[in-house]
Amino acid sequence: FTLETLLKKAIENAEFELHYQPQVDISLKSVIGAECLIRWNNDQLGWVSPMDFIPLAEETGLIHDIGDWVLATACERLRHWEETQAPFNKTCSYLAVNVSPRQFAKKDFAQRLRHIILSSGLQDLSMLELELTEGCLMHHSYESIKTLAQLRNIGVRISIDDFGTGYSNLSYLRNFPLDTLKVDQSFVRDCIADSKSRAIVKAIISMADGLGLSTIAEGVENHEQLTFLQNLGCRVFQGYLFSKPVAIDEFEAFLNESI
Ligand code: G
Ligand code: G
Ligand code: MN
Ligand code: NA
Repeated sequence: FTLETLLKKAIENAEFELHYQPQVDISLKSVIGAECLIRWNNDQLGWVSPMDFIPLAEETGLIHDIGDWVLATACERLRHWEETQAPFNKTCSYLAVNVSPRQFAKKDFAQRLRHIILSSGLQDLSMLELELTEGCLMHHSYESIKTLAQLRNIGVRISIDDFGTGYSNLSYLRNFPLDTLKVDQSFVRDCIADSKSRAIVKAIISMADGLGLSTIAEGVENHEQLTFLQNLGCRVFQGYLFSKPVAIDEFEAFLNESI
């Protein structure tokens, strides 16, 4: 079997799982949401990293079905929270899902999303956040502007993932309605040792502030980084310092612990 044949069967064989990485608001000392990250467990291959199969899924077009599965799974979980008044720490109010540029560029992306949300029964659509990359918004085409407007109409939140590492120019920040910039983890990793990374992080946070966008710092691994970023005005953090991505039970248990 090639990787592609195995990947094709992974959805019907229920081989995918979502893991959840908490996003922590440091002033509330509380988890306010989580990023969903896909995991693939195959009988023959064992655990396969998304770094190894997402690019293949993009090349082969399987990303559309896989992406729908991820969105549906996140919406079902949110609907469950809505129904049961969970999660139990009161501040946790959204899940963020990664959307690949191939998915975003498909003409019926917003339509598919609408359908998935309707099927899930989810009512409060601001509980769902889409993480787009700069690659999604690179071309400023009529189609991408239209898709973004449709997403806005649906009412989901939109963040830009890996901000500062893409190929786009910045003018989309003026034209597109967004909520959050996620400072790429490479800048966070180097912000203590490298003055240039420090300068970039400062610029991103101050620009987001001026644009009325919130920031999330990703890949925070130690208190030095946390303190530095906090002093720049960043409030929301994601990284191994708090938790790695974990299975749903572990995530919901984490919500009840204090930070
Ligand atoms: O957890 P990490 O190894 O989880 O993820 C590796 C890469 O795979 C990251 O760039 C991440 O954005 C990407 N990734 C993880 N889950 C998904 C997903 O559901 N969809 C897409 N398109 N990318 C994902
Ligand atoms: O591209 P994206 O930002 O979606 O990818 C998130 C990736 O970063 C996932 O692979 C996730 O497991 C990983 N990650 C999350 N927190 C940390 C961290 O603190 N340090 C490192 N090195 N990786 C992290
Ligand atoms: Mn992401
Ligand atoms: Na990122």
